[in-house]
Amino acid sequence: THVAGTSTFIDDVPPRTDEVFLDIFASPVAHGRLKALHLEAARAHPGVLALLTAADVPGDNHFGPIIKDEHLLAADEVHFVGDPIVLVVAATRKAAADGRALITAEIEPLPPIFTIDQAIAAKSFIGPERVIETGDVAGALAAAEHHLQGTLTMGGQEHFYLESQAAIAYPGESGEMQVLSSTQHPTEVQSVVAEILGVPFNHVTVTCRRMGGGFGGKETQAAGPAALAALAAAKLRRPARIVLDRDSDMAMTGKRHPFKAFYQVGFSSDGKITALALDLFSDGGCTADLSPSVLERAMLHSDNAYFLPNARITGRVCRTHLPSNTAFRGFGGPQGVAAKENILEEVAIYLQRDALDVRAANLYGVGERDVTPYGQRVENNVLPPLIAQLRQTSAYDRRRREIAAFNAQSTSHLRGLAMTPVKFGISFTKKTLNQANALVNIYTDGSVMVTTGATEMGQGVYTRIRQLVADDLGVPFDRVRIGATATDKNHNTSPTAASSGTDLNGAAALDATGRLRERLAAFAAPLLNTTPQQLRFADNFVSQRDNPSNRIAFPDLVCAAYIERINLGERGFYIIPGVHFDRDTGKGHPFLYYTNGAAAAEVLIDRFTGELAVARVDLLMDAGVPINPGIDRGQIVGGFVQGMGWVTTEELMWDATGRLLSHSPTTYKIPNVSDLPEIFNVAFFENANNAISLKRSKALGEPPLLLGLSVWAAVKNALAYAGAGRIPPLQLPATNEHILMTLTALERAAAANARVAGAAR
Ligand code: MTE
Ligand code: QUE
Ligand code: MOS
Repeated sequence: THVAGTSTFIDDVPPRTDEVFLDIFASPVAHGRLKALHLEAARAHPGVLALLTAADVPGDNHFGPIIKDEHLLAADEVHFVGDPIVLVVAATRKAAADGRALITAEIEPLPPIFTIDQAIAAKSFIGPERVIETGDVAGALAAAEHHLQGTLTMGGQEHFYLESQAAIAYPGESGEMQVLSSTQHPTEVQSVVAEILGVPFNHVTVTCRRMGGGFGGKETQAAGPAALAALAAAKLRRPARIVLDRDSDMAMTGKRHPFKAFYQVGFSSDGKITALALDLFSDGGCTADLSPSVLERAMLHSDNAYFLPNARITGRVCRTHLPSNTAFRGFGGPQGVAAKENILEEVAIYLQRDALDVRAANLYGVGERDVTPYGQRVENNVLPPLIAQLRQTSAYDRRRREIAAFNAQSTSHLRGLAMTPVKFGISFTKKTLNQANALVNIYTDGSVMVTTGATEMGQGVYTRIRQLVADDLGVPFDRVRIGATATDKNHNTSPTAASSGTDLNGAAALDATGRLRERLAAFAAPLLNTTPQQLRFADNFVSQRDNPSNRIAFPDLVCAAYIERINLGERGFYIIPGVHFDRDTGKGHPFLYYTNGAAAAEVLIDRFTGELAVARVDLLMDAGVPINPGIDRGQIVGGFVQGMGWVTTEELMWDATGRLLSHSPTTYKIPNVSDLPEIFNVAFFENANNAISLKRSKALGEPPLLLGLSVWAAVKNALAYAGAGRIPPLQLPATNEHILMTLTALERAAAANARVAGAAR
């Protein structure tokens, strides 16, 4: 439907004749106290139907997934430029926008905080410091042969989903509210809408047919716009639509968390890390949102794929006066891994050794050196053979020699090469969320309708679940349909997140089809003069295994079963078994399994301009046994490129007042087709050993994004050739501008050294 152009998104739903449009008057001040609002001009504007403020919220104006510290509409304090204050309700989009432009507010400014450094200095934090610790770090640091210390700053990232945040609310009878929302988390939208309206959850139904992309940005932050639409719909008793324009969406919604990492590392001459002290600070923005969970996942991934005998990892969320940062593909994992991969790159430069040798020396072992700092044993570890294979197929060692020779003679360009692995933990670290339910209905013509809590955002979860159900019932793929995700069909759902959409909801659907098959087999066995155990569901028939011509067509069986009053619907339920994590001790078994992969990236840098080109990428992914290799490939390529964007060209810029400058496609640079690696080899690592997961498949919605870090590591490697042993102080993202500045700093330092050496002679 995407390719044919027949997929419908929120704003493709034709407006009802009585529908109203919404716009938001938002704070122009990052931090301040609301003193007065001037609404008269807007109220008098033709087409403006209502101006709603916090005082108009019938229920609780506050919400939030972990801490209820967000307001729907600001009542006294404003917390960022873009904080909603007045909801403008109008007969047309234009009248809403014109009305908004006529509103003014008097806001007494309060001192704002815009950076992690400022927040640390002001002790402006959200939640407590978190610690994960193993071994004796102080002792191991003191005893280490070599030491390095440093800091790495990492920028945020705009989600840039193609469909912006959008919702339509339809008021129903007796206080009911129907909401269409572009959301990864219909249940979250349902509960926020209900609490804003002050009605029980069962009065609110939220439906999501699909999203034009989510990437984590619609996990919690679809709730605000949906609640605004519901508020207007409840007040005016008319359907209400809100669709953020691109610039407003970019300016008002949260992004990937910027991080700052402080580290001290001890290591031996053979490159083995013996001690790591790592302090992670994230920029949570103005409210908690999912920041504590994002920080936790960052901490749980700061080992990446490497054994740490002694480690102390601390984490803290900083509160700033910027939009509240939120989930973004990887959910903190990329920041934790970036901190670790940067350290490995630096250890290699310090020891003048190849970084891949240093990485290989530190990998988790098989049967030894295999326990993470949080106490989970790394089982089925495929990384040592996977990396060895990629080292061969990417011709890493030959290209390393070529690059060294090239860099020794070229005065115009630098080349760099790096291979980074990923080991991404699959499961929500919040145990409760590791559950799902499904509803499977078989109609009398033998066609099947399935709904689950999974939302489709382009990642292919509907297709995968369709395949699983079709295969399990032995019916053709096109006999199965997935219904729009809705809270009245599937209740108390988890967000489609943590890459576990198929793992959870696919398993719940199979729980239901398993029971349907059992019931149908029991009914069919006497008809076919055999036993239920002898029956096989395949090719739209139910047949006897050792006598396949003894069979009945699935639609005929279903029809006969209906006549005999056999129940042809089932609910399924699934929980991920065995996962737990104790936040206070920092220990547990938070992940069912790990998804692994590695990428080798080669980059070319223009020494005069800093311009970066990615010459070649070889990527090898352990997807277990893919449910749909085509979809998996799409996720791998898309995730990698999105990760590459984060570490190279995507840079968020705010002015001194906290206003986002990079608020449009012209000022914020995501990768496009011409930025793809010139050579891009993507392969699957054959691995059927993941017996614990759904059909031996592995979740891979997020993990490939972390492989984009290979491009960043390759830039650091390239710059190291220009640094004559110095460690390039490369931050993330490595934009062309930043690469040029780093290169210039290295060249100046080298020149100064040469002068000193010359003077000494
Ligand atoms: N792929 C597309 N095309 N669009 C998206 O929005 N979101 C990613 C990933 N792949 C996303 C995507 C994120 S953040 C997650 S958590 C997973 O898809 C969620 O889906 P899954 O659990 O079904 O893989
Ligand atoms: C990975 C994730 C999520 C997560 C933990 C992960 C996620 C998410 C939450 C979460 C945590 C606490 C809550 C809540 C949600 O945790 O997406 O409602 O109260 O939403 O390891 O992707
Ligand atoms: Mo994905 S960040 O877990 O929505």
